[in-house]
Amino acid sequence: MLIKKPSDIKPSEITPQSVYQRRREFMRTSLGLLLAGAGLPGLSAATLPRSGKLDAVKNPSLSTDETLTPWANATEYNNFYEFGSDKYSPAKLAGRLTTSPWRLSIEGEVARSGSYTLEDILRPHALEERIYRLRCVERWSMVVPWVGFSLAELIKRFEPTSRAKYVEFTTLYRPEEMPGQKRRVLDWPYVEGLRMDEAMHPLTMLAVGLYGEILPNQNGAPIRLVVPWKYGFKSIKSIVKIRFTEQQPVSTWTRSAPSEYGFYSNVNPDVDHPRWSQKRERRLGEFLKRKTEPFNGYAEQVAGLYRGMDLKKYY
Ligand SMILES: Nc1nc2c(c(=O)[nH]1)N[C@H]1C(S)=C(S)[C@@H](COP(=O)(O)O)O[C@H]1N2
Ligand SMILES: [Mo]
Repeated sequence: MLIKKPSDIKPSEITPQSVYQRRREFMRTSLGLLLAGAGLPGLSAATLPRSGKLDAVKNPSLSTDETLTPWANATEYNNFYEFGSDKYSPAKLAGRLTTSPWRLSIEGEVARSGSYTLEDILRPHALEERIYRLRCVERWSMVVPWVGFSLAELIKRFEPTSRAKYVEFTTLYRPEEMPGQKRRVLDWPYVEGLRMDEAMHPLTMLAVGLYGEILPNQNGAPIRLVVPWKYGFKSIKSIVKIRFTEQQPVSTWTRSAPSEYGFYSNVNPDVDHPRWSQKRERRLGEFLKRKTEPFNGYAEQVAGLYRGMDLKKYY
């Protein structure tokens, strides 16, 4: 075969891996600089860290003390249908996603609606590290140190009106970079929603990192939701829009299979998925299965949100 000299190689032939690495590098520096700079006036750019490390204060009161899922499991075994429906595709394909610049639009029943840069969105928020369990509806779970802040802080800042009863989130739609969107497996873009009190709960988190690092693209860079007492699909990735509504949003999974995925989707071992039991789960990296806990073990903190509701009906 013909071996090309570097000067003969067209940009279009550069391997995705190298593109991935360059983009990651750029992303790390831009978001890293921004986040490291937040709240540190006077610090010159030359002294800022150049790695993907995020400065975050540990929050033990909202954290579980269970053993962490290994980094490799959390970042190589993912659900991110925009990059394909098998668990290993996101880690292979998400590198091509451009996550900087990134804009987030705040819409609907809110005083300070508008289109904001990610920098504007993040600037006032101090980053915390919180170790949460997350349980996928497909019966695997993980324990991850997420870096981010409570969604409640952001919501208060943008001042929803009294008509805002729900919050709807939308993922980026960019089929050129998200090959899974070229197939109609789901109704793109991916949409999720929370009731206002769920969104305001201190456990509900907007995450920009995990394990002290900027979020890998496959985990939902540059910003994703983490709602630890609900099935994983509620924790929407790569968010570009947050809309406050009076009506309950229709989430993508509910639209695709309403009898399998309801709006609430609280982790509930007593409500089987129509095709499988939800009583047990496999923690990534472990062999033996574990018992699934109501509300994924967060009942003490969140059961009160659903008092009086029939959780078999509102699954
Ligand atoms: N936009 C988008 N967000 C998504 C998904 C997806 O396919 N697209 N998958 C969900 C599902 S089913 C799960 S279990 C979690 C997985 O998060 P992780 O890959 O960081 O573990 O992301 C959720 N967020
Ligand atoms: Mo999931």
